[in-house]
Amino acid sequence: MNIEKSQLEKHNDSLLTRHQQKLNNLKNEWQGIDIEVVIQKLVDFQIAIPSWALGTGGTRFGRFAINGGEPRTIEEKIEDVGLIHALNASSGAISLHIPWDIPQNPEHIKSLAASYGLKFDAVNSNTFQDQPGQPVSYKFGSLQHVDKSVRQQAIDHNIEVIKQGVSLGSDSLTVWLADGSCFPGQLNFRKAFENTLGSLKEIYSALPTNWKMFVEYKAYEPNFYSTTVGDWGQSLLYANKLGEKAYTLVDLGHHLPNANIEQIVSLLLMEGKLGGFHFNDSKYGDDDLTTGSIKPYQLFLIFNELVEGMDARNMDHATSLGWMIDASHNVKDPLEDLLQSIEAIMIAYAQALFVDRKALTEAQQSNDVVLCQEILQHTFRSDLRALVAEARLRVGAALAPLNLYRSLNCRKTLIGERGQHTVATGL
Ligand code: PSV
Ligand code: MN
Repeated sequence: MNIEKSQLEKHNDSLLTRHQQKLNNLKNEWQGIDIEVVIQKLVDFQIAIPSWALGTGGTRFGRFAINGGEPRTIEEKIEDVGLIHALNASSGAISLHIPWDIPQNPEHIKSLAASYGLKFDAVNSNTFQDQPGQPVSYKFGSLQHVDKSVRQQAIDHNIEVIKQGVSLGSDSLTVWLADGSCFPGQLNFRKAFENTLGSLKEIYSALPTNWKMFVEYKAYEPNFYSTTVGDWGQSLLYANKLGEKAYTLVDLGHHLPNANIEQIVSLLLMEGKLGGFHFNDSKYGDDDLTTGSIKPYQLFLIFNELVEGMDARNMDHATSLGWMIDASHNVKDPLEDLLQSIEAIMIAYAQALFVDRKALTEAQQSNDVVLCQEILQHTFRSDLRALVAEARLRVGAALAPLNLYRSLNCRKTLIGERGQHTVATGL
């Protein structure tokens, strides 16, 4: 379904007076800040939507495709991201997972995406599931496997994914491996690392010059004793050994409980090795919940380090890193969930841009611990939603995307177009 310009305008007109009041209050309160600069940064900041988050997610206990109208094809997935992007103007890219998505006709797919203002973000390989008819199994790993023929199959798949990405205009490959072990003694850790590195080297050498490779780490699941790319240290080891096109990718749900993710982010940026980001939220493990739904202060602290670290290296906030959501679950309309995640990300980013860096540095230098906390929490506790809404308004998107999605009955329309019992590919 498409949203008409007139529907957006009608919606925005109905909210405009109240919005302007809030924005003026904000401008009065924050006179020392160049609001226009912040708004432009918010306009520029785009977060890619993963193709596998557009259908209802499942757990290992089941999947309840309650919403209906799920996208059945890549075309329909692109349509859904186009819908989100029309509402919030912050979701200008889609990330494909191959072979959950198989772009048969890249030119057609590319021009369809372009018609919605979308680009192709990182392409993702999948060597964590066996595909029908594949010669050898990934039961005991893929790039780490003791058998060269299994490693070769996984290498070939990754190279094929790069080729698909090239045809779509993507410029990065995300490699996430389920490789690891479930029981002590099952693996020789060093050999598993060396095999994985050797395989990654072959994939790396197939990268086009302008491409990046993101090595995503995860502490556990589906392996529960060891994971061969288990934490940021291991990912960084691979990235450093591979070369300048290889980076670490941080997925917020992939740490052991209470990990200090903001510190990890800061040090990876310092090393010039932070490449990409998967946003989600969690209470316990890789829960893949809506970004900002559980730990919004942590999200803000992460953005605080991202902004500080990127500025220290003169990096462009919008383009230097790959920003993506990686969440999917059972109980919400996936499109509403994605709108909520994007809103939370934009708010945290705006708050980080508002931090008084000079005052914070001075307070840090004089060990004024109380003041450091006050400075951070002053912006975290400030309501900057009107600013995020203003950024959307400036580029013709909706002041309140979720409200408009609901008032236009978007899900009902999608069910009408696609049917009640459609199921998207993915987990
Ligand atoms: C693994 O848990 C992961 O975070 C990787 O990014 C995968 O590509 C994705 O989830 C699959 O859902
Ligand atoms: Mn991920």
